[in-house]
Amino acid sequence: MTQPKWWKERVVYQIYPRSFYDSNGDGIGDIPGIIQKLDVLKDLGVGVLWLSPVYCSPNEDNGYDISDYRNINPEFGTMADMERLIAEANRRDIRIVMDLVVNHTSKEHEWFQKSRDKNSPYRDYYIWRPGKGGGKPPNNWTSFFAEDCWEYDEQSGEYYLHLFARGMPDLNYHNPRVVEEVKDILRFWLNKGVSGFRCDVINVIYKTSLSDGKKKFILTGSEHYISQPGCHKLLQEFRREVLDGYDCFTVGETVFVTPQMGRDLCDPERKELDMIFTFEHMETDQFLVKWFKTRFQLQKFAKTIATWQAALDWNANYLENHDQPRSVSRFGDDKTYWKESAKLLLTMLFTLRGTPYLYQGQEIGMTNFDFSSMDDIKDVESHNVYRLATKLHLPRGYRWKMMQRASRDNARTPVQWDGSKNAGFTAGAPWIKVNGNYPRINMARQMAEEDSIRSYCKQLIALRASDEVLLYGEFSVLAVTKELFAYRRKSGGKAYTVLLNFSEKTIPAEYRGKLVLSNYGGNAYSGSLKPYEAALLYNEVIAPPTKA
Ligand code: ISL
Ligand code: CA
Repeated sequence: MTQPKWWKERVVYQIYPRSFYDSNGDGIGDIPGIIQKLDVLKDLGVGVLWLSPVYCSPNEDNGYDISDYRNINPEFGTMADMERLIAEANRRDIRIVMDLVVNHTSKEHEWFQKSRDKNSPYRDYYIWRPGKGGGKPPNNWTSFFAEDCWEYDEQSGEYYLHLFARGMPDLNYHNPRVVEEVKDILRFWLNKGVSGFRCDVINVIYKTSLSDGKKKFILTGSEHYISQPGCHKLLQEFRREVLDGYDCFTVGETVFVTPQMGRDLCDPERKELDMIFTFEHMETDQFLVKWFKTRFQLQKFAKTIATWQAALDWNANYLENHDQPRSVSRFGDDKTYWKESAKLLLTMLFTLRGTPYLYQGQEIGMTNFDFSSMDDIKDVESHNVYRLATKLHLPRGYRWKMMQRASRDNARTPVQWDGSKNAGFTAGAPWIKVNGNYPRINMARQMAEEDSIRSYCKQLIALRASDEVLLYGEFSVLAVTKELFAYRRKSGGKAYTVLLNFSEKTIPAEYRGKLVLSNYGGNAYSGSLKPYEAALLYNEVIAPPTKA
């Protein structure tokens, strides 16, 4: 039986602070900017804010490289601002969740600087190894960011491991002192009043061995660190010794998990994580790696979603975040059916079983960037990949196509607040270009429009908030075709039938029920779906569908 919990009933809204709202005109979003927009978020109906990292950082990876876990990056404000944000959010019954990035730190973290000295007690905080001889690194592993994952350090004559960017050395979880440090960081923030953590790449933190990996197209070596028994043990320890003492939740960002690994990680009995972000549905439109996109195929996508709905008791549902292209550009149609398809995707997000995660700008249907060159792109991963693709002699036009489809900066353009200069994001020069479509796509306009994407989003959030069936009802698939994804949520004698037409054709979908919500409006369901139509039907008595 599923236990009711506040974090199952609320909607989480992810803020990428750099691009959210700039309060002081330096071109960078900040914490006072978030405070200024709290009423807008409350109005939307969100109950939790997850902040991408706001800690001190040299920004090699925009804050995912942390140099001090207990202080705020001055670009974003002060600790007093952060405390004010927590208080102001709580006053509105909104909880704050922090990003916990502890697979690695920044190389500028004091621990790492000390650890470069072989005799320092901090040496074992990181993973140092001598090279293999002949200038070869300690093993054949490859990194997530298209570079080598060992970096030679002149000072100590050894290499350190970094699964991500060069400036992000991995911590050594074989060292009990590192484990204690992480517990202290958790306590520090929980005592400040935060209500949980989104745990960055949490299933790779424990490296069982550093032996050579089986050669693979991507992530050679990953069999030595993905979801290892040592990782499960650590998660249980964090939970038992720290998290269980607070009213909080954790969502793990878990890479390359199978349904079995997922069940192990969030089994309520084992007490590790409360839910996980899985990636499989986000990989259904790609070939081997995200940079080689294939056509969006609903069947693959919907089947993957259905598999995970069945695999886990409670999912963390998402279609966007700061690492992924915009969903309307990717799974919908950001041109002719922009509004309809953005609403359709939101309908799915809020009617699947699990906690919905909405990413900033998604509620107004923000689209992928309209950049024209690599100079516009800021992301470290994109630049690494572009460099590698150049080395591999991929044609320039193709390289740019790769960026347009998959660069993380697609999601990192500033939130479009209104039709004024720079979309009202900043009074200065934005750190990254604003999408030129802001006069048409912006918050102010959509807050005023009754049938805007945001208004529809708000309706969905309100509907879900108090509805036992949408919150806790069972999920079952009714149909998956090339165009249609239909499923049912059911609890007791009540059910919803969710019909989603992911195509630009009008298609028959003969289901019965009282029309509760559709992105085309209306108050009765006709038995067919218009292009990108989403329909939510209510069924008092559950009859089998007239035709599947
Ligand atoms: O977006 C990706 C690269 O194609 C993913 O593989 C991503 O690196 C992975 O999901 C881990 O992401 C998280 O940790 C990274 C950070 O850069 C991402 O922003 C974060 O979400 C390292 O901390
Ligand atoms: Ca600012």
